[in-house]
Amino acid sequence: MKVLLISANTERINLTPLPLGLNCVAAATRHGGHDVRVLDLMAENDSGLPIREAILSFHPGVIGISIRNIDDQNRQGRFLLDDVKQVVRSCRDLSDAPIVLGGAGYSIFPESVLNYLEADMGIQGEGEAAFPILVDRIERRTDLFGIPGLYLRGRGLQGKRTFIKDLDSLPVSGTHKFFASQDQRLWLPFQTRRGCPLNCSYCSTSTIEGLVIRKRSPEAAVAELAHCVEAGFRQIFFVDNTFNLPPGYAKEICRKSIDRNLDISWRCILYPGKVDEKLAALMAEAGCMEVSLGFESGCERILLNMNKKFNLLEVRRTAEMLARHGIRQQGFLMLGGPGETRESVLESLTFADSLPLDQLKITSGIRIYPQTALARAAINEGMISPDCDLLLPKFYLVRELEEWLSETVKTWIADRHHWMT
Ligand code: B12
Ligand code: SF4
Repeated sequence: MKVLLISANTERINLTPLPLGLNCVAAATRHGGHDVRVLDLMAENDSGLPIREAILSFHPGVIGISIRNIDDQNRQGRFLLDDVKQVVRSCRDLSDAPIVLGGAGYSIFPESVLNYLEADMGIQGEGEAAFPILVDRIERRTDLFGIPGLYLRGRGLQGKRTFIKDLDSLPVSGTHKFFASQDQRLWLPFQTRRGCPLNCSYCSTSTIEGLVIRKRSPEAAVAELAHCVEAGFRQIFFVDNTFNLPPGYAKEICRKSIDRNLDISWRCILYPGKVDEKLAALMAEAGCMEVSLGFESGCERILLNMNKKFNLLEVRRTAEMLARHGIRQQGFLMLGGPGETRESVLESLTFADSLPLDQLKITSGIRIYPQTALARAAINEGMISPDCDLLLPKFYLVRELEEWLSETVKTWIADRHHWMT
């Protein structure tokens, strides 16, 4: 069957992400024997024309749309789904093919996004296993019931969601070939594992990737990385939620990259605990030039509230180790969550100021995601109603702090050029 896959993200905030997830789905669907065309709207100035061209020349039997961002996670920020609504409408106007949604943003709000965008169906979580099954069934016109993670608009979940246990069993996504025509100065997204068991109070990852870490074999992952380097990519972004979990695996990835003498510069997201001198040294030797270090608070009590499993001493040790090994670090503070007071905010700012950070990003108010401890706290405190679907962004911010926090953060940032909101 002919399948058109569209990456709807056109957002360049922070970095221009290449549509890695959609590429994985495309590879699996081709492997399933289907004829797949991919359209990345990031590369287009106007989404209408390329969609029209693709649909009228290709005549897809199924259209899949990948949804990465819902909003920019900023309290004074932007809601990003309305542009996607236009994409869905354009497809609908030109084709009778069923429209299937997927992607990280979709997976957090499977029913609400379906309703909001008026698409036909969506797959929560990984698309590689479920999407080819769906395409087969649509082609054979058989019942869609039982497909894992499939939602039909107005009819809910059709099959219990499952997680791919053996990531090495997936058809190799051929990242380097797929992105061959892209500007090689972009940060190439690269994934070595999925899932995070840490369950921080505000985090949506469990709805996207699940709570169990599943890893590619270091050999297979680094072999694919080597192909990317041969294809000319030198800047890699490891998109794993926490590069250093488990630490032994992270070391293995670094060692294998060093053994292959890969000439790369890379960035990753690091959990502030579970970093030792050996890991920091291996990361530096393997080409790590910058990490995102989301310690989020400089107050032990708030770290506990957030269900963080590290303490301030570990954060300091990690930051100092990274600095010693010449790895740049962007710290993150998330202020205003449950239990926050003026004192804890000042503790956090003072703590962040004492770390050898190259940048600090401060967020005031925490985006509330469904099925999180933060959402439950917000409901209990009457901040949101129990039936609020949270698709239109809501933020947890201790009310009494609102004005003071904004002024205080402004004052601290004014004297520190490497701090930002
Ligand atoms: C790494 C990452 C980043 C990196 C990106 C680096 C890079 N080079 O790509 C950085 C740090 C730069 C970043 C920035 C931002 N990010 Co970010 N990021 C992530 C993270 C951790 C992983 C994304 C990823 O690449 N996954 C790997 C790929 C393989 O998975 P995938 O895309 O989800 O695809 C799979 C499935 O979703 C599915 N699938 C995908 N497409 C399709 C299509 C169909 C039809 C089907 C059936 C299935 C399907 O199958 C795929 C394979 O299994 C996610 C959280 C998460 N765990 O997903 C947040 C996440 C996507 N980011 C988020 C946000 C908000 C942002 C920012 C807006 C933050 C900011 N204010 O700066 C920016 C936006 C960047 C941009 N311009 O778009 C949110 C989005 C939700 C929301 N509220 O909108 C997420 C979900 C985190 C969260 N808070 O929950 N991000
Ligand atoms: S460590 Fe990161 S990905 Fe894991 S639960 Fe916490 S915030 Fe989410």
